[in-house]
Amino acid sequence: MLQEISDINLEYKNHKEDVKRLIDRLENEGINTNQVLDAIKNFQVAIPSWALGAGGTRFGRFPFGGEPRSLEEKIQDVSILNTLTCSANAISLHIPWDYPEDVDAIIQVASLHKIHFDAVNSNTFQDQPDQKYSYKYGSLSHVSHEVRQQAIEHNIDVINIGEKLGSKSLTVWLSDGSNFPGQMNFSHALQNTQNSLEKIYAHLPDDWRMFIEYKPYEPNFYHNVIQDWGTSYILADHCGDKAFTLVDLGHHLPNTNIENIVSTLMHKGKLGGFHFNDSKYGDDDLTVGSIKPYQLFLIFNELVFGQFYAKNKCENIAWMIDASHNVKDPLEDLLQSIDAILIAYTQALCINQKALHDARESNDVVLCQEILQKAFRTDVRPIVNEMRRLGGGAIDPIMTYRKLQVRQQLVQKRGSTSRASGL
Ligand code: PSV
Ligand code: MN
Repeated sequence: MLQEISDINLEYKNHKEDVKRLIDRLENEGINTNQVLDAIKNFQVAIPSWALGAGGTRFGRFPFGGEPRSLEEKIQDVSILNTLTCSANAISLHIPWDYPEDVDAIIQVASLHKIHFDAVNSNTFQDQPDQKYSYKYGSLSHVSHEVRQQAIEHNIDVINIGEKLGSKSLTVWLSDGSNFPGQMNFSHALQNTQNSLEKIYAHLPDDWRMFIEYKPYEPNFYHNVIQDWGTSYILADHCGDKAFTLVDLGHHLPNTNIENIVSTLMHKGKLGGFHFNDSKYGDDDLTVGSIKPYQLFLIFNELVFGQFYAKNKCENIAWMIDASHNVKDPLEDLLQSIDAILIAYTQALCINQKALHDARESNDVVLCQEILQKAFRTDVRPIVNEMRRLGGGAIDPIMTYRKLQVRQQLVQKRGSTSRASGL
């Protein structure tokens, strides 16, 4: 595949010129473009195992031909994304959707494709066929000790599986909450959740981290136990230094200032993980950057500041895409998401931080906005394309994917009715 990609890259006759023009311009503006290239080369975003098949809604699902039939095939799909983009060298598993029956074989496939295992996700929002107690009325927050214990043990199992695979983090997202006023005692539910998380945390290996994801509503429509970043922060702070908050972009009420939340969490050293997606109304899980690219850029502005310029630098954030769709080819959808992330990151790296600092210090509001929007309005795609070309990837991943007829080959191999596990 690498040779074919490199041959297709030669068709982009203007690429070199575009890169040179952009680099000259940015250097003239005081941006160190080698640093930018280095930073985006090192940026790797994990692919969720559940986004590789067609997504669905509660109204139905329209399968896509060539969907991966096993965890091995999911890893192969991530490898295709990584070969094209050089930015997706990890997979995030959801247990038990992706229960690795033969751990050694899975590790072998992953290392063959140079794919790592990112955070493992537990699932106590669905009942499994062999499960003793139901999660219908909650899991870690449940009124019954037995149900809570079962959910705690599931999380410990997930840590154990993750350890065998070489994961270094556990993501806990709870659907616990209530649909009607009076159904649940908020305070008891929160206390139960805290006690349960404490027990899971006690099983975390020393070099592991636990991410606590929040969400304001859904599947419960009246109250969610871990409804917002503040609640997640309280729980993470209570558990200890290895527990962090995870921000999923779709888990906010409309018009929430997410970049402010990101900044606050970084300031406190508690931003652990990130789920990228985009949304118009709720948790729509749309392709990253498809609806609000300026918001994504503003979030990256805070991330860049927190990672490179803040006094207490916030490092080692776990990046993951959490988007899936039911009308696009899932791999094309993910290629678009990866590209949008890299573009927003590069634009944020092109903000003149020194000039922005000075403008803020003199309360020059107009200049602050000019500096930000100048970076946002810069077409940085040639640099992103060049990073990929230098790494052996595609200048234009989507068009290369189409020219190589990847989907057609997958359909041929896996059939037109194959179905990936997941929601
Ligand atoms: C919940 O909406 C969520 O964002 C969590 O990360 C889950 O693990 C994932 O989506 C499952 O679809
Ligand atoms: Mn998520």
